[in-house]
Amino acid sequence: MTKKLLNKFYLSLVLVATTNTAFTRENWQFGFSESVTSVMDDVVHLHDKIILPIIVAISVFVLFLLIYSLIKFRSSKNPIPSKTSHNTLIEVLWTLIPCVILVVIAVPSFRLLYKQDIIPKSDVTLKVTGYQWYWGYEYPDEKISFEANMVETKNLKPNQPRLLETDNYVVLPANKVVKVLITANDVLHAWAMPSFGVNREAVPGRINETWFKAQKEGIYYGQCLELCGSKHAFMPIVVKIVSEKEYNEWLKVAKVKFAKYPENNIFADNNLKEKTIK
Ligand SMILES: [Cu+2]
Repeated sequence: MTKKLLNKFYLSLVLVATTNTAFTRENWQFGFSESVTSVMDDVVHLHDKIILPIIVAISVFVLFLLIYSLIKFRSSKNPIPSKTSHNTLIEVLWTLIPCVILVVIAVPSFRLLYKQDIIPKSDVTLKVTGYQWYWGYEYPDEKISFEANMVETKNLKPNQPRLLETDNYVVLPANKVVKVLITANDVLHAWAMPSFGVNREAVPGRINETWFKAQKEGIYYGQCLELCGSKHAFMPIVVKIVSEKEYNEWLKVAKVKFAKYPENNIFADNNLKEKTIK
């Protein structure tokens, strides 16, 4: 048993070493995916340094009270139970202390919420549309649009994660503010990228906004985070963060390669549409 566990541990170490540019979930992983944005840094800090210690302290305190009262007030020691039903001091305390705890959590929590909500001046805009069951992507300023479908397990290449790989990647530059416009074409979906600290509902008939600024190049994986039907688990997201130079090179290729879906590109001007259809 121990040997098996150790083998799994070594295997996961090897996996970490061989897939160092792909940020996906690992076997036996604890905690969040590696953070590459300042928003996700704050999410991790709020969870690990503020909420988790409070949860542990409350759980330990309640467990201590339970065990203490079970032992101290057991029937063999207290044959006649106390009939105390009110204690003003304790009642004030058990109302006030939880209020203080909630305020302590609320302050950094609201700060983070506004940080996610207020979009800084953006360098690149990406429009994301959720479909049953794949994602559509548009770069409105570049007049590019394409779709990303999951790669079936039997078609995976070595080192590609199962159920997370897509045929087309979203390619974006590192250290640039990316504004993401999110909508859906049929039912509710949600575009979620754990390493970026991004999770936004994709609502038909409505455009939600969010942003991220990835600080590290690499391939990042995400998934649809809203139960959207029978293939909800099979519409992953892959974002490849590259240098600005590589991004510009990709744009040149993408403008040719992905101009074949002009009917999906609501931003494409009509002249361009006609040209590409002919
Ligand atoms: Cu979905």
